[in-house]
Amino acid sequence: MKVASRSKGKLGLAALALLQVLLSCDANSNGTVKPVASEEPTEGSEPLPIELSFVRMTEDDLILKLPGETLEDNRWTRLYEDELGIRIRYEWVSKGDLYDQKLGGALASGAIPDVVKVNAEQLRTLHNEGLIQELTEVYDQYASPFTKTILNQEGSAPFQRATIDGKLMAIPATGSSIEGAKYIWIRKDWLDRLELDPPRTMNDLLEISKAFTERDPDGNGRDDTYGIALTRSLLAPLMGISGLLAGYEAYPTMWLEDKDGQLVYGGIQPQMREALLVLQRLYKDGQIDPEFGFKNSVQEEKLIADGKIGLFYGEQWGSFLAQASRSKERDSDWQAYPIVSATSEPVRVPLPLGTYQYLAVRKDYPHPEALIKLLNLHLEKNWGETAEYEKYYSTPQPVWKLSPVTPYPALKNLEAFRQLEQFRSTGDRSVLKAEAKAIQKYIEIYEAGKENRDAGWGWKKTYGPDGAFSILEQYIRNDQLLYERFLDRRHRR
Ligand SMILES: [Ca+2]
Repeated sequence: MKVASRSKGKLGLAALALLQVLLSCDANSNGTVKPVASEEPTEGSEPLPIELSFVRMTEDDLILKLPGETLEDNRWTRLYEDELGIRIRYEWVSKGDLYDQKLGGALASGAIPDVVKVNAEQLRTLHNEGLIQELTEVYDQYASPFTKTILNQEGSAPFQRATIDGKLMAIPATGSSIEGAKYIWIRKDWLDRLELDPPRTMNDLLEISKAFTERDPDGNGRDDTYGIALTRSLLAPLMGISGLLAGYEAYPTMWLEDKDGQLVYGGIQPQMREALLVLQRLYKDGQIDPEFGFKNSVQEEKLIADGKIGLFYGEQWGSFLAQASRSKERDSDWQAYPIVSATSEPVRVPLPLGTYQYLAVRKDYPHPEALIKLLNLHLEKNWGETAEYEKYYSTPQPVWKLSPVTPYPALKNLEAFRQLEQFRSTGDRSVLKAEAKAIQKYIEIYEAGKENRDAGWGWKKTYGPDGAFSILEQYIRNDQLLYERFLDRRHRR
């Protein structure tokens, strides 16, 4: 399972504004093509590999766990060189925050590598300054059918965003919108102890939050619990408020169609106010950790680990956060539930576009097709017919990160769940592909109740018969998913 890293910059301002409101309480080929390195090799000599340069962030923790491999010489770079005749080089490598600064400097000075990963705004700037080349034909000609199918799993929006004046100026690093679907993660053992039913409406949800605050859900006789977990990152994938806001038909950070078919920005619609007032009331009422506005997810997670909070909104991998409570209380139990509505209308589940980054190729670089070939091979070796998932994706170290490009099927986790469901109903293990097979292995460890059984607990809560993905299927069946709308010519913020 890949955890999406969201662009902090994108959400930062909106989140800050919300936080202020909330706190102001006074108010063709399959990719394995032959080397194409040199078109006219000199007689008697091996074709020389072509070189393709990138810049990237460090992966020190990962490299430490992989003896014999480095960022520039590892299983992926060797594969690209052996299979495609493409040698990967990094012009520079830098740590997290420094990377962004350094990239900003490189873009401003025009000193870009052969392929550079940028956001939509940076892409437009590079295009305006004539620093990058058009990829329309290169993509069309070199992307394998498999690559095209996968990169289209998100529909046309990612490619539309990478298209300027009718020209494809970059390959979208397509992310998964559907993974942004929210659920309510609740401590089931607390619901049971207080004899509460799972929420069906926003009123139920607010009752549960109040009861978890006031009715001693942990049974220790002390007033020491809160209703809902939040952090200073209000729109974060876990412990954020976007699932709650959706209950009031409020969708910050998203473009939507209004009743008249006009595109409107969700963050400034009147429904936002009602939702924020509810949050403000919860805060005043002591149902939210008074220090949440200063806490990051690691700090707030402590309250979950300590059994002080039993409810949060989050994505499908919320189980892996919830799991923290189980080291102190072996029997604490969590369950994902569908988000709920404050009105009589069924709730819509907002899915902002999951693509934030784009791979652009330097203007004068002579082999733009090399980028497409890397994408083909990366997808093929992880999810294609010749996949070697446990060598190239997860060992279980996340070795997919060693590649300079990391495309993945946006629907891969849902597909893994569907394979698991099929396996559960037929007993036919052969329907499980690599990723699903690994997940099933973890779930079986949990069910066998062995010493290390908790390794599989989170997987079961996400991928099990009643796991988060079963709710996603329900959202899909009921047509509740609300994808972000998009117009070709609109500038991304
Ligand atoms: Ca208590």
